[in-house]
Amino acid sequence: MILQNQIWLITLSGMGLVALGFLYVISQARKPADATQYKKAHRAFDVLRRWLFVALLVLGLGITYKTLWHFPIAQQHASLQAAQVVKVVAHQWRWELSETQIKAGVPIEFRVTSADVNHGFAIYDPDNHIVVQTQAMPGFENKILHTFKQPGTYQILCLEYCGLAHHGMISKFEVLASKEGGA
Ligand SMILES: [Cu+2]
Repeated sequence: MILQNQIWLITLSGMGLVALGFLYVISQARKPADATQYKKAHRAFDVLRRWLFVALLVLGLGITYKTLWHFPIAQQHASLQAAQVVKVVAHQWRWELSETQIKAGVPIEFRVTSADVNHGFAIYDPDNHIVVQTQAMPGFENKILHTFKQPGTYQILCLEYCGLAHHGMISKFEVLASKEGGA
């Protein structure tokens, strides 16, 4: 049997069950109410409802927790334990990097600040796709933690209009393939 027919059959069975439930309620509707019976059923239903609530709550929390994405922003006030730290200072209109050779496969911490106005620090991979970004702000140090998987030449572009030569604020760095066993 093809999947569509199976689903059709399951749907029909479900509708049949609902219809049977309705028929039962209709057939019972004319009977005089039995107070004790009613209380018992009500209590049982109450218990069932509570359990159902707890089960749904646990299920909901479980699904929410399991499908949570990794929080994309690095901790800003704690040590990030990165293999390499790159200090970035933005200037009108250039990027100053403490390192231009970065290892692939290990977490790299970027500490980004600005010497003058606000800039947008954005890293683009060799295919010109944006990888990570943060603000470069005078008086603040914003941290990014990133592990580069693909070796190659990466570009840094400014994403915040910062004056006349904003468009020319482009720098490059190399991501080098990590040696076996780590170095
Ligand atoms: Cu800019």
